[in-house]
Amino acid sequence: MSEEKLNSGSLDTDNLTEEKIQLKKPDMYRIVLLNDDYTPRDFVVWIIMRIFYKTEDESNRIMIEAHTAGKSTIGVYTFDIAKTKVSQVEQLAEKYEHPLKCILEVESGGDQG
Ligand code: TYC
Repeated sequence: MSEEKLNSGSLDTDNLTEEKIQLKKPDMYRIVLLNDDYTPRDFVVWIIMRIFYKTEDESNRIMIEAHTAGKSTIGVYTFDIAKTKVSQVEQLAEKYEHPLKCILEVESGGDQG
């Protein structure tokens, strides 16, 4: 909207609403890694590095947290990216015949913070 229109007193509120909707933050999704008794630790670390671009130290930390606490957050992403990453993990886990799983949890709705 032009400065001129903003200052003219003839503000078009329909357009204001539209702009507000366009600026809404996207819903975000947490990818949570689940522990199991069979997947080798090295494979878990390799997956985190390869799919999520984490350092080896960070990947190791996430793996150990899942191993000891049962689950660990890998990262927070928009829906499409999160779904793609989960599916990449599923494909590699299936290919190498490991039961490794990660799930999506809602981190924030669009009308929050
Ligand atoms: N618990 C597995 C083992 O002892 C290792 C592991 C860690 C598996 C984290 C999954 O998300 C996981 N081999």
